[in-house]
Amino acid sequence: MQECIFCKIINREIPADIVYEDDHILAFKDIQPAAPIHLLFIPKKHIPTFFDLEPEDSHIIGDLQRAAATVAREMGLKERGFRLVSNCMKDAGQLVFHMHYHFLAGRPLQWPPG
Ligand code: D5M
Repeated sequence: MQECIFCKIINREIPADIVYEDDHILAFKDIQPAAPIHLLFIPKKHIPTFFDLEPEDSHIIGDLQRAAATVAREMGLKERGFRLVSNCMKDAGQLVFHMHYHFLAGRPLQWPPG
């Protein structure tokens, strides 16, 4: 866990452009943006993947999704919307093993993703 880059961002050991924080969730700008607006929403608890979710973590996902809607409203995205997507494990392209949701907005997004 000590080596987890997202835990280091939570602990302010490395910098990030933070846009939202509450007791359980942090959101910051993705360092490699794939859209005009590309944020990452993460639980403060170190949960590597969906497969590591415990029953007591269930509220975190709901909190995270509501946090995304709050930020979207603040950013004026209520009409155009946003995409919230999470990569789980190798085939999905997960690179950072601290669960996170990509928040993508600011342009029409393709579907399905590649
Ligand atoms: O996505 C991992 C994402 O994490 C990827 O879009 C880059 C981003 N990333 C990695 N390091 C940082 C830092 N330090 N700040 C901001 N964003 C970062 P995945 O779904 O695991 O492929």
